[in-house]
Parts: sequence; structure tokens; C-alpha cells
Amino acid sequence: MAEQKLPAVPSGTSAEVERLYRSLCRIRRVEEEIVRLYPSDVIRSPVHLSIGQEAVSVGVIDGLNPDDVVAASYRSHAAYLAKGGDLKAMLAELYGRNTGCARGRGGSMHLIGPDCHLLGTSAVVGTHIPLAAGQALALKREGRGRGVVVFFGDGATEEGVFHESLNFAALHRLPLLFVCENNFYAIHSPLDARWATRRLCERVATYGIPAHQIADGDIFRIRDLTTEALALMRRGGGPTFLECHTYRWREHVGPAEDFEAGYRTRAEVRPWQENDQLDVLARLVAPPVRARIDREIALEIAEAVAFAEASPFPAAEELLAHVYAS
Ligand SMILES: Cc1ncc(C[n+]2csc(CCOP(=O)(O)OP(=O)(O)O)c2C)c(N)n1
Ligand SMILES: [Mg+2]
Repeated sequence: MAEQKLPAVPSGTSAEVERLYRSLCRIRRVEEEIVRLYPSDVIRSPVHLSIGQEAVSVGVIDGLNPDDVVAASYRSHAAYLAKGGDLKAMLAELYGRNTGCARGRGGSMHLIGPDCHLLGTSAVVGTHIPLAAGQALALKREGRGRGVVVFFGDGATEEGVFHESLNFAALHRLPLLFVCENNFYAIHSPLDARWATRRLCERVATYGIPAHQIADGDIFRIRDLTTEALALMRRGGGPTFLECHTYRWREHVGPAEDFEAGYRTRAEVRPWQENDQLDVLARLVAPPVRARIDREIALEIAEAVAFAEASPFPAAEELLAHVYAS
């Protein structure tokens, strides 16, 4: 369990705070709606929820330009929505409908947002990291100062491609921000059963790139370090690594809690819930403004669910379409 520190004094203006609150609250409410809907079996896709972890995606993506690119894993609802992915298309995808962002073929683990520059997400741990490095190489050659952010879990840092990609990105000074969402577990395996030390940042720093650890989940610090990293990469300074400590409140996959499963205790989640960045932000937004934002979010979610439910499934004769590029 990570040490907890007092939240940093926010450096944002109120407009920034409102924007962060809206984004974080919207993601939380969408996933709570998925939790509510899931037992009825209308969503057949496996779902890896970000509840509790949203501040990493929201803080990082707030530091990007709209045309910067994001790559993410199967736990990507937060990154998709924070990057501007269409909510209706996301829910329709979870419902397996033809109006989904992957035309209902991919489900929750394979979201994609070409319009908002979100690369297709992947269920195979770590596989999107070299793809993000390739994208960063392409953007470097493009020469317009755009960058790439790749989100991955602590478990993904145990894949060889993570280290290969770090080395390649460092060597070629690629415009790539590596963001590890360290929630201390790979499914049910705790970090301390997988590594002899907790010195991830030091290991990464040996590749010759800046590496920062944010242990308290503070969204403003995450945002500010991202802004710094993006400025560095736009000057040609190459990649940065952020290790963001965070905590998954729900089970690895699915809508439920799993504190009875035996691999962790409920006491472990409490410090994170007491330091919930949604509450931190909510306290900084004027109550009438918050009420308006909350109403708008509720309405948008209701409309998106209705859209998904009213959308058709893909036609049976399209089963083999889009398998190969034509
Ligand atoms: C290459 C590969 N190995 C194993 C799995 C099975 N698997 C799915 S999620 C996961 C845990 C990954 O943990 P982490 O990277 O920390 O991400 P988190 O789920 O905690 O967000 C594993 C081992 C997989 N999908 N792909
Ligand atoms: Mg993990």
C-alpha cells in the first residue's frame, strides 16, 4: 500500500478545476451506470472498470493538446472519455451494437477513437506500448510537435516490450510519455509478490529519461508533471516516465467489489477513498455550478444508454467483414 500525503494546493484556475471536475465526475458516473446495468446482462462484454483510478487519465489528458495521441489498455474507459471519445459510441460498443466505436465487434477492451486521436486499445498486456512508440516515431518525423501518451498498468512493466520500447524511445528521443497506473496488483497478484524492490522509477531512469513518481494520487500534480513532460518532448527532449500510484476499487474484471476474495482487504482501499480526487475537486467547485454539471452529466448518460439500447446489432452477413484490410 502506498504512503498517503496531504493533497497539494491546487494550481488550477476555477475554470480548470471545473473542467477537471466535469471530466472526472462524468467518467465515474458512466462506470457507475455500467455497474448498475451489468447484472441485467445487456452488456455482454467483459468490463475492466477505472473506478478509483480516473484521476490519472483525467490529469494526464488535461495536459495534452487535442491532436496529441493516446494509447491505452483494456482498462481504458477513463482514457477514452477524457480524450474526447464519444460516449454514445462507447456504450453502444459495450452493448455490442453496430453504432459502437468498433462497430460492436470489440467491446469494452477494444475501444477506439480516431477522431479524438485515441489509438485502438488492446487486451493483450503491454502490446500497445510498442505501437505507441511507433506512433511517436511517426509524429517525430511529421515534425509538427505532436506527442503520444501511453497508459499501462504495473503488470505491463513486467513485459519485455515495455523495456524494449523504453530503450528505443530514449535512444531516438521520441515524443512519448509513458504513464504507469500502478494500482499494486496484476489481477490478484500483489506487486510485492512479483518484485524484490519497489524501485520502478529508478529502473526506468537508467534508460536515460526523466522518471517521476506521484504517490498521493494528486490530480493537479499529475497534470502539471504531464505539462512539463509535453513541453520537454515538444522541444525535442524525448520521453518521460510517470509512475502514478492509484487503487482499483472494484474487482479486476466485472462490476463487483471483491474484498472477500482473499487477496486484499477492504482496509486497503479506505485511504484511497478518503483521498478520492472526485471529492477533492467537488469541494473546489461552487455548489450551484456542481449541481448544473451533475445534471448535464446525468442527462448525457441517460441519452447515451437509450442510444445504445435502440441501436441495431451488426447484421449476421457482416460476420467476416473488417477481418482483413480490403
Ligand atoms: C500478454 C498477456 N498476459 C497475460 C494476460 C492476462 N492478464 C490480463 S490483465 C492482467 C494483469 C495486468 O495488470 P496491470 O498491467 O497491472 O493492469 P491492471 O489490470 O492492474 O490495470 C493479466 C496478467 C494478458 N491479457 N496478456
Ligand atoms: Mg495493476
